[in-house]
Amino acid sequence: PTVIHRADYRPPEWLVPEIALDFALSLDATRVQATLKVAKNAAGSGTSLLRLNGDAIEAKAVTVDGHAHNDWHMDGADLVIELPGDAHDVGIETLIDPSANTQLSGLYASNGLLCTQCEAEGFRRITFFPDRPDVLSVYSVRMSGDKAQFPVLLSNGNPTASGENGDGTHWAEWHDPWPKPSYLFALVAGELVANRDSFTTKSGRKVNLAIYVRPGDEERTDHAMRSLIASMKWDEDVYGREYDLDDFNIVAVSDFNAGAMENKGLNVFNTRYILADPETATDGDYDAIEGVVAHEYFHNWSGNRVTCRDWFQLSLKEGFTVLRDQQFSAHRGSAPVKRIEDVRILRAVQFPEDSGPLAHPIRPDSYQEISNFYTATVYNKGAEVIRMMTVLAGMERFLEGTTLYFDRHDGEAATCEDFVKAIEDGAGLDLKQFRNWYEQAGTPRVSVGMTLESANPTLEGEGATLGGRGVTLTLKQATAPTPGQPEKKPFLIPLRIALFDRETGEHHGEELIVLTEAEQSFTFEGFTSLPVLSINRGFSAPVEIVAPVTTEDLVFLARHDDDPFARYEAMQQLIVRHLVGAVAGTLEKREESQAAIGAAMGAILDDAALDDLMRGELLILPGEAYLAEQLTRADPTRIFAEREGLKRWLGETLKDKWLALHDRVSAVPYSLEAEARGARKCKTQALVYLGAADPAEAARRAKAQYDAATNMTDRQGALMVLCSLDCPEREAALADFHARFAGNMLVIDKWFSLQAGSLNPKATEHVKALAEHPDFTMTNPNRVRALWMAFAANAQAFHKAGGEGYGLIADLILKLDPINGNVAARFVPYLGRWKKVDEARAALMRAELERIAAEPTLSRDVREQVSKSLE
Ligand code: B3K
Ligand code: ZN
Repeated sequence: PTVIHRADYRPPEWLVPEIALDFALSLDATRVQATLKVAKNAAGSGTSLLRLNGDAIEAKAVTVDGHAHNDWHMDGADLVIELPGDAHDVGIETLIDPSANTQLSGLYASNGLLCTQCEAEGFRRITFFPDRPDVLSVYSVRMSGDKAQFPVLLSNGNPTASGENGDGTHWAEWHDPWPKPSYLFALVAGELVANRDSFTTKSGRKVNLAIYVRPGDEERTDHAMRSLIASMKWDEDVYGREYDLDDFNIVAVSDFNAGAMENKGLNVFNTRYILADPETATDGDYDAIEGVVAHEYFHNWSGNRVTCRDWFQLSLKEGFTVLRDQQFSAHRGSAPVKRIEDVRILRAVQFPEDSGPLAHPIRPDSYQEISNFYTATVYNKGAEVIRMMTVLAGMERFLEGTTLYFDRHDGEAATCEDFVKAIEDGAGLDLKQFRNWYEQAGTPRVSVGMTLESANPTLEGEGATLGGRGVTLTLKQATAPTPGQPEKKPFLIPLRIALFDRETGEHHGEELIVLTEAEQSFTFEGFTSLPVLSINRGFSAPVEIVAPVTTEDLVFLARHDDDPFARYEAMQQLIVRHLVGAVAGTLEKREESQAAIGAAMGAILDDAALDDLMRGELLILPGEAYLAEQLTRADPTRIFAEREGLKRWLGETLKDKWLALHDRVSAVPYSLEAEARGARKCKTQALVYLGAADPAEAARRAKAQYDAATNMTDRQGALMVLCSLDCPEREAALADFHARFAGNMLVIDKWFSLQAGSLNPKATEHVKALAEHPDFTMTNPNRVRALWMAFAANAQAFHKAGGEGYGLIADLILKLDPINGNVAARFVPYLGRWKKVDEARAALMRAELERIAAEPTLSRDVREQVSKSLE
C-alpha cells in the first residue's frame, strides 16, 4: 500500500491562483469545463510538469492558453501536463455521472438533487486539480441546467448573475472572492425551499441567511436558524470573528457520509443536523443541531480563513473547532452538563481508539487513506488538547493567543505548530513539552499517592494550631505503548485539584498543579488530618486517574463536591470500581459496595438543590466501552450482565424513589427550557431503572408515556424501554411508531436504531429481519448507520457467544465496501478491538477480519483499517 508521511511534505510545484468552472448539469451526465490559471511556485523545484489529481474521471479534452494541447499523459489516476512556461491557462473537460456516484464523494445525486462533498479528496472526482489544501484559488462558477429539475442553483461566495436560456434551461454564476482550497468547493442544484433570515455583523454588514431544504421540510428549520444566528453572535463576542460575505447558505441533504461540511458560504448538511420539531426530534437532536450548525459556522475562521497546510494538520481546524462548538453549547445551555456529556463521548469513543490498533496522535505521522483519520482522536482529543491550553493560560490570555493566530495566518494554509506557536506568543505560555500531545498517541494514566507529614516533634502538636501539617501528593504518569510508539516521553498534564477537610467538608480553594515529569511531588500546607482528594476537576486533562480515594471518600465527593464535574466523576468512580471489580472477580465486599452506590444514588434522587438536567446526568451508569477500558481483557457479555445486574438492584432498592421521580417529572409540561428538558431526561432514566427491576410496571408506564407523548423525547424514551422488554406493548408501540412516521426518513432511522441497540435478548434476530425490511437500504448512510452501528455498539448482541454478530458486521463491510468505502471503513474498529475481549471471542473477531482482508478488491479505506487491526 502507498503510505503518505507527514515528514515528506513538499510545497506545491504549481499554484492555481484562479479557477473557473462551468457545469452543464444533469443527474447522469454532467459536463465540467475547468479553466485553471496556473503559475509555477517559486518555492517548488521548477519542474515543467503540472500534476493534477484525478479519481475515476477522464479528461475529454485539454487546452493550454486556449489551444488544443497534446503534451499530457496519465500517471495512474493523475493527469500530468508538460507546460512550456511559468504561467498558463489550462482548460480541461470532464464528464461525470452523479447518479452512479454511490460513494457520495465528489458530485452526486441525492433524492433528485445534485450536490457535492469534496473534503478531503472529493474535488478530484469532479475535475483534475492539485487537490491538496495548500493550493488556494479564487473560484468563479457557472452552472446551467433544466429549470424545472434544478430551480435553485447554488455555489460558494456571492451570486453574480443568472438568466434563462429560452429552452427550458437556466443558468447562474457565483464568485467567491476568498481564496480557498479545493476541499471547500461546493455546488448544489435542485428543487429546494429556503427559510430566510438575516444577521447584521458588529461592523454593520447585513448577511442574508438561508437554510435550503426539500419542500415540506421548511417548517423544521427554525431551530437550526436560531442556532446559526446565535453562533454568529457568539463568535463575534468571544473570539472576535466576524462573517465575511453577504450571503450564508446552508443546504440539507438526506444522503451524506458525514454530519455536515463547512464549504465557504455554502455549508452542506446531513438533514439530521438541520431538521427538528418537537414531534420528530429529541432534546438530544436539538442539542446536536445547535452544536453542528455552530461547528460548521465556526469553521469559517478556524478552517476556511486559516486552513490546513496538509491533511496531517487536520486537528488544527477540527480540534480547535470542536473546542469552539463545545464552548458555545456550554454558553447556550448548562455548562456543567455539557462538560459531562463531552467527557462521556471522549471516554466511550476516543479512549478505546487510543488503546487499540488504530491509535494515532492528534497529528498523525502517516496515513494510507485520510478519510480514516476523521476520528474521535483528531476531533475530540484534539479539542481536549487545546482546552488544556485554556486551563494553563486562562481563557482571556488564551484568546489573545487565538487572535494572534488568526491575524498571523489569515489567508494561509497553516500547521498545528503555527497554532501552538501563536498561543505561546499571544498567551505567554511555554508549550515546549506540551507539544508531546501532538506527537504521541495513548491516554496517560496518572497514579496518585497522598501522605500526611508526621507531626513536627519539636512543635509537640502545636503545628496543628500553627497552620497544621503538610500533605504531599506524589503523581506518576505512564502511557502504554501504541502502534509505532513503544516508548513515551512524559506529557505536560494540568490538573485542577481541591483538598477537602473531612471535618468541615470544605476545601481551601482549587489549585492547579502541572505535572511534567514521570514522577513528581507537590506539598500543600495547613492540614490536621488526611484530606479527601478531588482531582482532575472539570476534567482539566484527558487522562485516567488512579487515586487513593476510598469508597467513603467517593460517597462524600458525590454528595459534596462543589465542582459539578468532580461530583459526577465521584459517582462514576464509585460504580466503575464496583463493576470492574465484579467482572474481574476482585470485588471483596459486594454488598457494602453496592450499598454505597445505592446510598449515593438515593441522595442524588432526593437532593432538592440539584436541577433535573444534572440529576439526569448523575443517574447514568458508566458505559460498557469505558468499563472495558479499565480491564485488560474481559468477556463483554460479563460487563453487560454486571451492569444490568446493578441497574436491576438499584431499580429494586430505590423503587419508590424512581416511581416518585417518574410521577413528578411526568407532570412537567413540554417546553425547550432547561427545567422541562431536565424533567424529560429524568423521566426516561426512571423508566430505564424500573424496566430492569419491574418489567410489568415499566411496560405499563412506558406504554402510557408513549401514548401521551407530545414530543419525540418522551416517545423515543418510552419506546426504547418497551423495545428492551418482551411484552405485547412492544409490538404495538413499534407498529404505531412506524405507521405514524412513515415517510419521515430521520424518524424511521430512530425506529431501526432503537431495535438494533436494544437490550432485548432477541436483538440479533430483530436486526436480521430489519436488514430485509423494505425501508432498509444500503445506499443511504444514515439508514445503514441506524441499523448496523446501533447493532455493532450493542455489546450483548454483537458479542453474543458464537460470533454471529462478528459475522454479520463482516458481511456488512464486504457488501457495503463497493458501494461506499468511506462508510464501510467506519465499521472496522468494532471488529478491531479483539485484544480487549476473551480469547475465544478474539479468535472469532480476527477470523472475520481475515475474511475481509482476503477480499482482493477492497477500498483503500477498508484495507487500511483491516490490515492495521490485524497487526
Ligand atoms: N469537515 C467536515 C468533515 C468531512 C468529512 C470528510 N470525510 C465536517 C466537519 O468536521 O465539520
Ligand atoms: Zn469540523
